[in-house]
Amino acid sequence: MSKAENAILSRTDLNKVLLELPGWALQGGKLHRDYIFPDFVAAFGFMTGTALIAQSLNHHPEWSNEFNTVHIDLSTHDAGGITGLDVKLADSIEELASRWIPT
Ligand code: H2B
Repeated sequence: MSKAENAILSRTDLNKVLLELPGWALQGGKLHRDYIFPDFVAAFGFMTGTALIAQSLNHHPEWSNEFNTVHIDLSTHDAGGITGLDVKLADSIEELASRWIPT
């Protein structure tokens, strides 16, 4: 892991990050987004793909699912805040989610 990835991001950095991540917000000191998928299978398919990415990054979301909705919170527990690794995971999650949500 690079130094940049495990350093806590400043509020200024986070404001820039949020401009690049439409739909994401700061909530309770975490990067937060809710996704609504067409149905449960799409939501769970998205979660399955995300689980594999999270494991490969050794960086894991806090999340919950109800039917077609997935609530996600990202932060780096080891660092006690939001780091570049959370942004990297959010970028991957966005890419994956777009494949499960019809345009
Ligand atoms: N995920 C998140 N979101 N934050 C962490 O600090 C973290 C993690 N640490 N996944 C990893 C696992 C660590 O606990 C293990 C031991 O590598």
